[in-house]
Amino acid sequence: MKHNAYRSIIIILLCQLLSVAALFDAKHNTTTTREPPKQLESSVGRIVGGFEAHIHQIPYQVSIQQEGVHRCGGAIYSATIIVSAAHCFELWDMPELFAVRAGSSEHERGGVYLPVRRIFVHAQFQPANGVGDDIAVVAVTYPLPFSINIQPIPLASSADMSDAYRSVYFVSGWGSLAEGSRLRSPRLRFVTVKQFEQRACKAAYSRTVHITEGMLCAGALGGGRDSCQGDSGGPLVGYAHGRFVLVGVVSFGIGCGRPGLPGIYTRVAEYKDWIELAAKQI
Ligand code: 4AZ
Repeated sequence: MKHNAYRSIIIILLCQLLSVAALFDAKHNTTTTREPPKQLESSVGRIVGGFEAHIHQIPYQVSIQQEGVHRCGGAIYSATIIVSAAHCFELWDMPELFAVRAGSSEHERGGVYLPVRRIFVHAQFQPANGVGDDIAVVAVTYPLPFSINIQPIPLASSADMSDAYRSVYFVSGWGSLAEGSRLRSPRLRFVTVKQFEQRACKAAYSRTVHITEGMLCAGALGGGRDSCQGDSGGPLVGYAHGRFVLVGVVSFGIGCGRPGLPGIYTRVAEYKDWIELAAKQI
């Protein structure tokens, strides 16, 4: 009996001690804080304000690897052809350095890993400027084994671009979690972005970049949702005429997720003929 009374008193004292400690914590904002740590907080504005995805949700996404390291994203056009950005392939004449990982949510492991056979970079792409005609087609050595995790995506046509749903897209990749960071996301992420009117895009970049008809801008008006370094070459996808289509290829931009500075994408519909021809010739 006496024993039990002591035990109750000790338990009550312990509870009081714990609640005092919790109060102290809350007041002094020490270890148990509900606010995200600074690093997470500043990740608003990277792929960029997005969410983690499983590859079966984005089965046309691939990682293009240079010497075994994730370099860029890409989109599956057919069993042997990937569409990506020209600026990913400074070493386009050394395809043996490149490989494609498909069918995995992680760029470092899983899925299939196929060597690249040949790289076709748009003839007008000027690496010195790094902008304009930023498109490439890559052939892999063996056909991709299509599955729930590995699927092609059709190219957007001009007609698709005038569809009512055209203005909301999503972009995906393993790119930076912070502007200026060299760290890549180990797992695939995606974010929705809105197309900017061409006029608004030209105005936004008037001081720095000449925005051409071959480019498309997308982002969020207030910033905070964008592609970033390492997402380059990856897919910008829209829903048109009842199916998903490849609308853009991640190309460049100033910073990531900055207000008023949307991401710049290669406008796939403008290069549809070029891609189809390159895919046949490669
Ligand atoms: C890059 O450096 C890059 N915010 C890609 C996309 C964007 C900016 C930079 C768009 O590869």
